[in-house]
Amino acid sequence: MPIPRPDLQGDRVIAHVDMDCFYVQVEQRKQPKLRGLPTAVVQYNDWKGGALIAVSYEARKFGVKRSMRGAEAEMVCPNIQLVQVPVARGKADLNAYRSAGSEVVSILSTKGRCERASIDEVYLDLTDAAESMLLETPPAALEDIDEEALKSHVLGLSGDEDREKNVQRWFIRSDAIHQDRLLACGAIIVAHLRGEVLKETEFTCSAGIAHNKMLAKLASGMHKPAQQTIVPSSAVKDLLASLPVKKMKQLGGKLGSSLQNDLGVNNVGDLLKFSEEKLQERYGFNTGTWLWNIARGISGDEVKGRVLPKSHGCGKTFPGPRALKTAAAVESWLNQLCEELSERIQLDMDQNKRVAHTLTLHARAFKTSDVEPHKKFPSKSCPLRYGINKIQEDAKKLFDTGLREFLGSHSNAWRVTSLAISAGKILDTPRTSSISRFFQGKSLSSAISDASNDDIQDDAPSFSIGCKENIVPESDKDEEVFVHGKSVKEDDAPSKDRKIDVLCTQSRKQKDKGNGSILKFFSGTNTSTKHASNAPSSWSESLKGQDQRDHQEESLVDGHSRLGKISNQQRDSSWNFNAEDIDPSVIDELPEEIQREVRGWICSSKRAKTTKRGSSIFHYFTTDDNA
Ligand code: DCP
Repeated sequence: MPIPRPDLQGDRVIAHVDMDCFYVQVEQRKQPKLRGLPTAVVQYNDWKGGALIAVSYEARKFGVKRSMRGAEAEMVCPNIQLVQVPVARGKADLNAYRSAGSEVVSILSTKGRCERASIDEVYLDLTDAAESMLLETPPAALEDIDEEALKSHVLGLSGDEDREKNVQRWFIRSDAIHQDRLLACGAIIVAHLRGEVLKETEFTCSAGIAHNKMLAKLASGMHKPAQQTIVPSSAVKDLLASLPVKKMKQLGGKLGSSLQNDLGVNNVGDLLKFSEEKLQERYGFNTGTWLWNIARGISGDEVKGRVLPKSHGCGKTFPGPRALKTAAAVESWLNQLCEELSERIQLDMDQNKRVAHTLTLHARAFKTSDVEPHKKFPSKSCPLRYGINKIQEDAKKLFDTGLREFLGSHSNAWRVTSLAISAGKILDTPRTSSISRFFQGKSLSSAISDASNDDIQDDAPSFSIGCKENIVPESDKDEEVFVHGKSVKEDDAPSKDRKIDVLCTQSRKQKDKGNGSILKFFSGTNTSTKHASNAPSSWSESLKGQDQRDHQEESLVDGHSRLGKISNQQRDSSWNFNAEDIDPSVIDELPEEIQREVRGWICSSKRAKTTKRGSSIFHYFTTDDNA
């Protein structure tokens, strides 16, 4: 469900950078003889020449499209070079594309906060860099403006003739408003970064530069390949007036269809006709406000500062006659997918010190008879336990549970047409601190692998896997799963599984509050998290009540809720401590109000060598119910 975030700082400079025909470029770098030739990357499944998953711009001129199969592409473009995606474990191996994406990210992330949005696209917050440039070397003071920047498309700038001259004038205009000046600086920075990417990696990319993520993303696809587009605020109204709703992030699904069918809204700008109240009445408070905002180009979404994927996923489709018919066939494929997933999460843990907490299985299936033809195979999740065997075992259980539910009372024969598993809720491992030792008393990874797998839960039901290999739908939810390089995300329809929504929201809220390891630690204890963020002085209460709430929340699909769970026994044995035992660095990670209190308490404790009973921080650390 879209969440409205009003943009309080309209003068941010945000870029969205998207690689051009990415997999093709990676293959062309491997085989330079393919450069300049019409080329497409095809899926492993070679039926009718394999499904095209990336098409070069030379091939697009002949009408070759991603929806085609190799044989069809050869008909419209006889010279097309078809390159098969690398293969491992009987399925596409995307490692080469992933690491090529990482090469690009490492260059783009040098100028500001960088969020890796998928295998080949990133958002950059260049506000600080643009502001510094405006102060130190504004475009008007530059002898020469970067040639690539002058090739920018500036929306709303009239006249195709002498475009470059017009753009140059726009860059150095003396009567420009501050916001436009910042965008001009941003565009120069982006042009420079794109040049660096080309020099270092041989890849071209396209970019959009605007005041928010939504507009930057819309702009990056407007002029491709190897070009950039700037969206001054004065151009936003016209841009949205002619933008079909379905092209807008989060309006590709049911919400977009409802706007078209129920309200007659075809272009985003048509939404301007409706008051915020009317939209709220029709779509609920949040979605209504979000729609009202986007009609005006308002979006406060932040660039999240994340260069690593939020989740790992791998999948395989079994179209037509390849559909899996037996439990043994499913198990064999699941085992291979789990092997890959296990390798990737292990690597993530080793390289980035990150731990995944949730294992999710998605599948597509049908029954051989016509009973309930529209019933979907439910996605299922459970806490993730590290180790290939454990993951395989859990994935199998998830599948079995999903299948039972899918079949219901009908004992029909079934076919599985796609399988995917993903590891989500990836968090940094808390730094070892005295406080986390107090709380946890055992290593994180052993806790993870100990988590019981009795907690199989419905996952958000609307996850879907494309019916062709490697073809997965684009969508826009925060929580994303990279399956075949593209993120598979939830549809924009409100999820039926409110429990998951609540957890996701909680974890997002928690993230908003800071990334300190201690906060992450608390985010593991669902109930105390709420208290921690809202009412520090009642933390002791939240700890006291934890046991009852643990009972209710155990059923929630959240691996780390189990990790952070503090048993009475652990607490009792851990709570006797001295002020000297607290690592001073962890105090910085506590909420500000608590920091002040802790520092004061430590000072007084050191002075008097006695604890000050009755303070909220004392309640926070103590387990003595009578304290
Ligand atoms: N991809 C995939 N399956 C899809 C869509 C894409 O495997 N259904 C892979 C191949 C693409 C890469 O992801 O090269 C990036 O996808 P994009 O949608 O960004 O498309 P391209 O980069 O290929 O082309 P464009 O220049 O239009 O962005």
